[in-house]
Amino acid sequence: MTVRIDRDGEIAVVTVDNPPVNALGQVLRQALWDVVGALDRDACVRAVVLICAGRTFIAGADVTEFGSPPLPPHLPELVDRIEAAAKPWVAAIHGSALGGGFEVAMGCRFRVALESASVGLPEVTLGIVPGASGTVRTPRLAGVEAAVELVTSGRPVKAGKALALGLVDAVVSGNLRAEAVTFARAALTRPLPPPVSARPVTAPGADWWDIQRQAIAGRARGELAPLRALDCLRVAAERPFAEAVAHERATFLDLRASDQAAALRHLFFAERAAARPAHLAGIEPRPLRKAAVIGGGTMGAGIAAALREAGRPVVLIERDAEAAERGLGNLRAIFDGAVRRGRLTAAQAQERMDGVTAGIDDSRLADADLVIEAVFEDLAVKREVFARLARACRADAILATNTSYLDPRQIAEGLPEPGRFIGLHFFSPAHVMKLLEIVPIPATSAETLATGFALARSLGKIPVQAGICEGFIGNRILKRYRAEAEALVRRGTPIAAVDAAMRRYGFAMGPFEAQDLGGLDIAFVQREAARAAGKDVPETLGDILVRAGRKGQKTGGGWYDYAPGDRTPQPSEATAALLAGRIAPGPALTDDAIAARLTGAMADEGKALLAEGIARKSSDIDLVEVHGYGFPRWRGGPMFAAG
Ligand code: 3H9
Repeated sequence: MTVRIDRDGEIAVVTVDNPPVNALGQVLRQALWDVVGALDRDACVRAVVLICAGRTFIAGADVTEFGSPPLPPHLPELVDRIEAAAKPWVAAIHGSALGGGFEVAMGCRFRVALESASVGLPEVTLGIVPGASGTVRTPRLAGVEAAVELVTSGRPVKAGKALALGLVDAVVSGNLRAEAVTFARAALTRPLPPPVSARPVTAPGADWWDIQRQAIAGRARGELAPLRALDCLRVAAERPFAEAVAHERATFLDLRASDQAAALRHLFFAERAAARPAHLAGIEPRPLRKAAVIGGGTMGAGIAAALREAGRPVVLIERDAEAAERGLGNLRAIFDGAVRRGRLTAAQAQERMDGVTAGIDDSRLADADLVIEAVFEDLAVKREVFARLARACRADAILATNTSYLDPRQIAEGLPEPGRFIGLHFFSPAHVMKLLEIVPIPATSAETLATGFALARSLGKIPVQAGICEGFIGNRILKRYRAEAEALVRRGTPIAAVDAAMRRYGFAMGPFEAQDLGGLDIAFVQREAARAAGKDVPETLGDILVRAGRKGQKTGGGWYDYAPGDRTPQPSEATAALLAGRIAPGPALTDDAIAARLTGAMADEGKALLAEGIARKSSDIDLVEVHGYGFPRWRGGPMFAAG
């Protein structure tokens, strides 16, 4: 049953029950359509409370329907019908009222929200604009400024803020249904406010819109929906309601059929599928209460911060007291940064720090359920760490390495109970980056693997399982991408032209700028180690630069030159001179051709990873690139983009 009606005296309570998230599929739209008519005809009913069963209020349109033509009743008409109902409707919101869910709530005469609830219009994150009057009713409810922020960012707001903005009428705690019924009863004693569609809206001047457009275009980097949403909001502020709704609907239908929306839907479902892989269905993860991190450098501190964010007490182990202090300092710097950016209060930052103990004494590891090693990338050093962990930890504690390039099988060699060993490859900064590559060794138990995924979920990360090869999924593709970029330069494409083309494609930075920022020496050291171990690693252009002392921004130059204190890349004569002998003139390439070459190379490497069984699914590769390497989200990832 998708919708049921029961009564509390003269108040009808309509409960939507459409698991998992009460999405507005055709069946639910039809059921609500019929309910409005039935309650209008029922003389005993004076007001209606609309509430949802399960974990959330209506979370939006049913995204699975977006691949096919829309079926009636259409949502805009349903929202109008609720607004025009003979009795006032009160939306009772718990969980999230998102997209079409919030549009339905705006069709109601009142909105009451639990204090833990949020409301929002996340459509732009799916490459579309709200399609059932979200851009038209929101400015009438909360003003143009709030509407522009809500719609063009796609970020939901918590109930308290929603109340302050006028998006909801009351915030309650305790029993939502009872509170909403009480609210409805009280509302009947007063004159009703006008329906949202009939409320006035104050339109800002042209200059204001220009400023918004510039700011949004700067952030969007080729993404269409936020700017199209801004256009809708402007029409909504300047034109009559019906005209604005028609404009919004046309924009919605246009974008719904776009490549960008298809790409973003692909990621929407890939992200959700990644968290709960089918091959681990039914395998219970181990409970992880207490965690430890070995190594308090940038990576270790970032991992510890992520664990603290998820509420776990953390033990940080370093090799001496001074390093332990430095580790704590790194952690404090992370939380202080969060306070500066307004993400945490000073008290919350202190609470995060209070949950960390740092030291050198392995006996602190005795009750840890999970230990993550994040020490220097050196096989001997890591092996020694795991030998210590084998002595200090419980036999059932999960032991993880954060290696990015070493072979985890070699790290685990000789470890007793190797079923508990796993690779957990975080990306720097580990408390920010969403990607977690999960790398089991042949001995890793299914339970340990499932626990890795459960950990990722609890940290809000996107987990992707990777097999063992040099660089796993992400760094192996990165290597191929860089090699292809160098190949273009060798054939005469200017370094700056490659970077500009990739920025135009949607990356924040091109491959050479990114190397200058991160340091060319990191990959150089790995290549040198492989050469020392007898592997045949051809010389790269990057090697020539590093040997000449050009390691990137930190040395004042790499692929580019940098003026002191300025991060703007300047074409470098020194680089040109160093590489001159390796560059042959070639055909001039367009931006599109450059991007096609580089993203095509990524997709080819992805196909090889699939063929070798290193990656399990093509969508996993897309997730790795989008969440770990800055691939533009609205392109869907290299595999999706390659078709
Ligand atoms: C829209 O509304 C357009 C309108 O303006 C105009 C229309 C005309 N549809 O995220 P979870 C599935 S656009 C279909 O893990 P949580 C999801 O795939 C829409 N399915 O749960 C997963 O399935 P499975 C605007 C959906 O508790 C399951 O539900 N709305 C939808 O962590 C659980 O999902 C949004 O963009 C959907 N809309 O978080 C809201 N949503 O179990 C998107 C979820 O098979 N949803 N599923 O893997 C969310 O943000 C989160 O699901 C929510 C709950 C916060 C609600």
